[in-house]
Amino acid sequence: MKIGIVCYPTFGGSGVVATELGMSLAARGHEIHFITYSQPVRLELLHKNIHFHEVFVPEYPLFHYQPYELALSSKLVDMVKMHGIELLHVHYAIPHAYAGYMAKKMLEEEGIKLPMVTTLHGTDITLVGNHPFYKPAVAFSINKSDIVTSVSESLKQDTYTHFDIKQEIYVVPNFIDFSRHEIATHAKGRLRMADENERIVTHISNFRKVKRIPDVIKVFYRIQKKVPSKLIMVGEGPEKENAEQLCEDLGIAEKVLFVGNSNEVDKILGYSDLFILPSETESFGLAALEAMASGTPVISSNTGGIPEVNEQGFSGFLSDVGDCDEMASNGIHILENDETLSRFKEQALEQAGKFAIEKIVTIYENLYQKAFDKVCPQS
Ligand code: GMT
Repeated sequence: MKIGIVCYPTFGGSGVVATELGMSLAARGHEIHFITYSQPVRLELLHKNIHFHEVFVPEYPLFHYQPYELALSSKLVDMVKMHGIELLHVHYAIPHAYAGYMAKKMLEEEGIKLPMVTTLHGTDITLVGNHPFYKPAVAFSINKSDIVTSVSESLKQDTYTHFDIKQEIYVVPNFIDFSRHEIATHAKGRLRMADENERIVTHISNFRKVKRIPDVIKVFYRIQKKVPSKLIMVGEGPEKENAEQLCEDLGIAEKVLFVGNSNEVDKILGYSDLFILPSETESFGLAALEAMASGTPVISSNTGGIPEVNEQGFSGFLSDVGDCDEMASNGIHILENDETLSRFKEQALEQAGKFAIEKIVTIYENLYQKAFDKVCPQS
């Protein structure tokens, strides 16, 4: 099938999921067209079935806000006509489902039918999309999609709670492509990050408020008092500066490494002994799954879709949002003893195995067929 994928090209989970899915579909023989404003960060373009089309928004002084949705929907129309794209898969409702629907209607005028699958990722529903300024447009574009998927059962329920949705929502969890996921454990690289006797604790996110970055630091502060360790903070975002200050204030600045956005996430996770994800809300928690896929146990909050990913007492532990004491004592329990740590590492890897990409891509392929049959029943 010729599939157009629309996503955010940045380090966020929705873009990563869309990119990895596209690459896997291409490996299965589908022709994949990524349509977005810059090349997705994890996209490996060197494949005959992978194409990237940049959406360019010309700056025009009359516009206070440059109209990305307009440029995207026009680009979608052009690309569908030029490449014979048969189906659109949009990741993140705002504004992708909205622009996708406009493209669909424009193409309809020319006798071209374009099925559209929309995947909801979380913040498009629970945070941004729920704002009264966006809500009617988000509900409209979800209801107008031919197939709607969400990345967890929890997000599906949130969507029904927050919006008036008449559509069936299919839960298709996020996944790990183990063939691409490098498990790096060699001691040499590890020693560049920490001393031999130290454990490595990691956090990866976009450092927004919802990630509760101060909790990461507070949990680590308690852990390092009991277990010699270093904290590696991966990512960039608005809370980073405060986090650096908090480390100074707590006197642990030399034990915390802020490494910014990284293309070596697999390596960092491979060296890690513990991953901390204390988020306020999280539809899935892809970063936690990626950690587990590297054999890194997870200390997380028990919010949203995280309990569908991190299994209590097996791949790690879950606590109420903000319960830094419990998170720290669970972390210490895992890290204190070599045997416990290696048991949790094995279990984390085993848990991640439940999310292997192969099964999930097949689910998406079946849903594409369903959308196609719905929109083009006679072909
Ligand atoms: O977490 C973020 O702030 C980024 C956001 C995104 O759209 O990339 O992540 C959301 O989608 C990810 C991929 O499906 C999920 O793993 C994250 O849990 C979800 N974030 C939230 O719900 C806060």
